[in-house]
Amino acid sequence: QGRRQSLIEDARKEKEMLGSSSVGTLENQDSLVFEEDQERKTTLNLVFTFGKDTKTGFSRTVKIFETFAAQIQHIESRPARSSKSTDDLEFFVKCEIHNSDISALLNALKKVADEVSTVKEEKVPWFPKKIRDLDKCHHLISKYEPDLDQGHPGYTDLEYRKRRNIITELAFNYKQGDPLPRVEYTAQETATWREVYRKLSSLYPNHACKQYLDAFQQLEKYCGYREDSIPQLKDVSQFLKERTGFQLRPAAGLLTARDFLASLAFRVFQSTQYIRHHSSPMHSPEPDCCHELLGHFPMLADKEFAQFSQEIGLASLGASDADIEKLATLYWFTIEFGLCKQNGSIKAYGAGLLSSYGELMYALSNNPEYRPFDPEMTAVQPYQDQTFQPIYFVSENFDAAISQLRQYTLKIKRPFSVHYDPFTCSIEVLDSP
Ligand code: NLE
Ligand code: FE
Repeated sequence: QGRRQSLIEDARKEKEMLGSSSVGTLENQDSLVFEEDQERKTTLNLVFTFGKDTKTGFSRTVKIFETFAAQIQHIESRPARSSKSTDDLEFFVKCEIHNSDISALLNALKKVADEVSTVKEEKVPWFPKKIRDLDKCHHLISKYEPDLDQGHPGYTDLEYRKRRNIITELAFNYKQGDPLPRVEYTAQETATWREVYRKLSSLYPNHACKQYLDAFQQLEKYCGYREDSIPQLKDVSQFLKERTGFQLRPAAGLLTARDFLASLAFRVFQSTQYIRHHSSPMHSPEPDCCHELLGHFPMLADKEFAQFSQEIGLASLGASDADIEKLATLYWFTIEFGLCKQNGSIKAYGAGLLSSYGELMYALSNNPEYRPFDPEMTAVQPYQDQTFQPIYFVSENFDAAISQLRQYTLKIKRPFSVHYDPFTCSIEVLDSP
């Protein structure tokens, strides 16, 4: 105890000399919050080296850990990274210590070791490992909802709001593996669909990329895509599963980027099932079944695109908030609003364009600004989601967009790597060496 006190004294003197009073925490016990803080323990990761005398140096540090009652959880010696000679060792110690003792411990260690550094414990955000875990990936962004947003075209239409709630309820109650719920759409809903379908399918031949047109034809032929009935998620899911292994799951609305991207890692696409308000068929700021059925699903029937979608999902698992933000921005400007060159003209491959005849015509008019697609730049471009985009990114061709995106996602740094096992539909996590 005496030794400990003197180490603390030393540390305090040193701090005072440096003109800082933060080590004097023991005297400062006047606030409740502060006392509680003193109770808390922190896990500390330390790396240190010794000059010549590693043996005695190390035994001294062990005493210091004892002195501060620091509980050592892991200890290892390894070739020093900072040194050229492989004979030099560094020590890595993971210990648990009272918050109030941290700075004193560090100062005491600095007296016997050459270099002491603390390594931040990186907290990896939770992510789904089994396909069933997707039941937990349902966090919504409450934006542009008819119940909350006065600007929503359905805000004053109580009938519409009631209907929306019935359909979103199906999504809230859904568990992975359940059969996909069928919705009997009303005559008014089908009329909205008809209008959207008619207008868009007249624009596709000139405005949609080739991959989209091929898939759309297949959906018309094999999956009941036609103007007088809204296709059911169950049927499309089965169709996609056979083509590219993608399956659908009902979503109650706009999901957080982290949850939405995570589901793609399992080749699961979270899809809304309600339809936009009949008063604004040409555009909706929120996803709806027109957006999913006409924007996303045809692209998910393309093998290359499906493969890439899963990769972006895998890249998002456990990624930092900053990386998720960038991935979501890239997703926005490509999968939602991407344009690409094909046979000398510009075509749409983004789902947000292919489901909105208002924006599809606007995007391919002379009004918006075009920029060449470059993932590094595009990932940090601010965007709004309320109305038509002022800027679109154009890729040299569809395959180039996918391979550029892929290269970008491969560069995202994580302290582990992930692998998807298609037999068990689960993610294997491997620590990076
Ligand atoms: N603006 C799109 C549409 O009207 O279909 C929906 C975009 C959802 C992100
Ligand atoms: Fe979308």
